[in-house]
Amino acid sequence: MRVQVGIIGGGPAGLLLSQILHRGGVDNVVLEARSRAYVLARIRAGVLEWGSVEVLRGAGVGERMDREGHVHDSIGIAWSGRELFLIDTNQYAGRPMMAYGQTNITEDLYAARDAMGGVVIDEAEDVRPQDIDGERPYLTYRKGGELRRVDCDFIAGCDGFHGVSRGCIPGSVLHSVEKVYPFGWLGVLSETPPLDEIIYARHARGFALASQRNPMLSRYYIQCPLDTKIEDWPDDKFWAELKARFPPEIAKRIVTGPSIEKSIAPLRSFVAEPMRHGRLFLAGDAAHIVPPTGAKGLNLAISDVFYLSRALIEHYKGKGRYLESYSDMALRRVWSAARFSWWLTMLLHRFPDQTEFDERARESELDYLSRSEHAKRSLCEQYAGLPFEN
Ligand code: FAS
Ligand code: PHB
Repeated sequence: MRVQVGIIGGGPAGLLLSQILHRGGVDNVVLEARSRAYVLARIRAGVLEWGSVEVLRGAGVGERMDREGHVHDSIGIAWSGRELFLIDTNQYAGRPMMAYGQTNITEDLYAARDAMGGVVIDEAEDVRPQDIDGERPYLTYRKGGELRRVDCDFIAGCDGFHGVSRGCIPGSVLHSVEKVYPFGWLGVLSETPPLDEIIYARHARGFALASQRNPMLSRYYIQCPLDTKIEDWPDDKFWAELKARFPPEIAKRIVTGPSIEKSIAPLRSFVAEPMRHGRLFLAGDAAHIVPPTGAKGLNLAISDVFYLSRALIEHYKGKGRYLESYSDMALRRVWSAARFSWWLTMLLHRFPDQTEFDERARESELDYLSRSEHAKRSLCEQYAGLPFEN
């Protein structure tokens, strides 16, 4: 097979890149290690920046999102049992957010790929980028025991944190930085009516978050120790702990019910630089991971794809400037989101080794945030997502 762009990974980054390139006249193929059913069974992100909404609409996959998604104007922050305060991102940043699950986005992208005759090869084993330093890179992989090859001009590594592509950049070139947090998030999905707003809670017992996927699908999280085992958290124990971390007037509004999904995600901040080496470009979790506190992971994957697809489409039109600037441009946004996600994680979680001073300083910062228009504006423009660079 020969294509202009070979894409490793059929998650949101890989599928969205494939869709935008195809619509832009750049032929491509996606090689995904898992089955479609496995990819679609993953429950992950749920909040989209408005810039992400516009990229998805522009890629022709906005119709169901606009029909089933929930536009949010504000996020709520409750702390130490104090009165909840709402921060209106529309008022302070001039744009809302959209609650629409990553699972739905992946379903919509697979459907769009099928409708356009896009080529997504799943259960592709042992995918390997080859000759990324040369003029004629290619991919090898196995399917049904047979070794296969894809010749291409460029390779996009959209294969997530545990993928193969980042490791193909020579150790003398690749530089990564990481911060691992001493806790994780225990998440539950339940077919119950959610709260109206997305509410973050900081409490002596630990962080909690109330979110949603649709009017009958709620998503909740509680901070948990890294050695937490799912089997130690039956539903009734989860609901009791979640409610204990919200102020009473919010806790009594939480509708409980059987969990249909329960999982634990560790929290880390990770950035690999550069996001390009030779003919290989990284996008999404393959290059960076942020703690989900700032709802940035999926949005960063979408912004990387916006920049990379624009660069590749312009290249084939004979205007190559965006390819040269891709890594630096993407990393400016990655570091902005990584810092914001780190800041909100440090502010809202309890740390095993925190001192009384740490506690009082965080309380004071939340107090300042609840009173200052400038502080709210700063939080909102970052939470709602900064504009893309031209
Ligand atoms: P993905 O990991 O989604 O996709 C990579 C794809 O590549 C996968 O399908 C994988 O099977 C495939 N692959 C891997 N290795 C391969 C190989 N060698 N060959 C071929 N294919 C290969 N973000 C938020 O904003 N909010 C959240 O609440 C949130 N919660 C999360 C919870 C969990 C448990 C995790 C792990 C992540 C969460 N994230 C969240 C972040 C998440 O949404 C990612 O940002 C998003 O999935 C990034 O998409 P991709 O870059 O496409 O990577
Ligand atoms: C979610 O809806 O899954 C969600 C919302 C906000 C976050 C993280 C996750 O910060």
